[in-house]
Amino acid sequence: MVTSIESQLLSNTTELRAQVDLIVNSAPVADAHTHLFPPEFNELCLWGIDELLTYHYLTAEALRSARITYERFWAMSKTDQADLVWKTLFVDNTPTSEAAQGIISVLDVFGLDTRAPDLKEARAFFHSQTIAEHLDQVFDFARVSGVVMTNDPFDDAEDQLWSSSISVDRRFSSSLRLDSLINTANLAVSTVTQTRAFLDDWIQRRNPVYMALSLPPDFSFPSDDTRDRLLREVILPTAKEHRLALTLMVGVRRGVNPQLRDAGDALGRADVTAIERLCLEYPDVRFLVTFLSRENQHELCVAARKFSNLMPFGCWWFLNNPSIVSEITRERFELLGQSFIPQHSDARVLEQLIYKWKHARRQIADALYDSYQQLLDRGRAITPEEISRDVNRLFSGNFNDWFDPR
Ligand code: FIX
Ligand code: ZN
Repeated sequence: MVTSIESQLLSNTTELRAQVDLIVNSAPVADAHTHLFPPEFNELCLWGIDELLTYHYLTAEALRSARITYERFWAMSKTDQADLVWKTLFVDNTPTSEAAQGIISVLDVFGLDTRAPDLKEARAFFHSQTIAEHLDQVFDFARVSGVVMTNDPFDDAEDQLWSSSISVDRRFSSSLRLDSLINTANLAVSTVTQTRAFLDDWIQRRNPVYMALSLPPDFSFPSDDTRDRLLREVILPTAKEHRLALTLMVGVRRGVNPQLRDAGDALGRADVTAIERLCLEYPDVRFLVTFLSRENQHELCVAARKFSNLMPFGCWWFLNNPSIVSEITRERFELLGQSFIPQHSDARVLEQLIYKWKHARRQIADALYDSYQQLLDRGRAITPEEISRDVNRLFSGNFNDWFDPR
């Protein structure tokens, strides 16, 4: 007998593909990690073509091909740098890299010439926008419901803005980034008490969704060093007390080429067992973890199978390329079902939300479709309602459960 549920079963592959694309492309996404700021943060809120083209992913690429020294490049104005990046990567060469294709996706969404010889038209367009309307439009195009900022409690510029009691756009949530704290060399007992009080106060006033830390490839736990003490005596007790998740981003080697400035960081394979030990020793802390090295991805999935307080998230930075996102997303579906957060944008410039999510949705849709197709081959068809349930869990459900369990 055919029931109403069975009548919705997608047993035709063309229909299945169409439904997956429709649902993945229209589902709102909660962006778990960005470097964006709302317009209230004035010059910290980056947007427009010059910011897009001087993104560090692109300056690294342009400086490989342009015949210019680092010194001369950094001495140029932002406008001149953007012109040089455009000419080098988009006019003299074909923009095949992921970051360059991102610019093409953004220009295309706004109906701008993707083959323009210069930036006149693009600059005129962005100058004609008012930030409030533009922001709404970008969130709308990207179908992003909200973003998590990266807030450094020791940054003076940020601190001044927070203290001026601005009311922050509700789509922007804060996160407490502790890299500057962990880089402090010494830790006296008085510092432990003071630092905990400082963090308590910051958390009370800014209501962050998590605390976060980026870590080098040699991160180990336990370990006989200051970082271990900070984790045990300051960060983990604070996480417990405020019931805040701890986000760990592991595998970055900072300043490998300092002359490239923000673009000078690289990566290294890290030790996933350090995360396993953290999860084991602190079962009541929720850890949101991403690794920068492709070689760590499978181990992270296996670790997540062992610990329900471990949530893998995103394809971070150098991993955010279609071929690698595809591989990682597929292995996560195979090992973790839907219990992970497939991507975050890491956007620094507002309009990057458009391309980062457009490109990510494409890979996620392809991987999901293949999973459902395999299920169909093995004898189980899926319904549109089930696809929506899965996609909502991946795009916002896991995020909400993880960060707002209260
Ligand atoms: O540490 C981080 O949060 C990194 O994402 C950044 O430092 C990095 O510069 C970046 O923007 C990568 O996408
Ligand atoms: Zn980041």
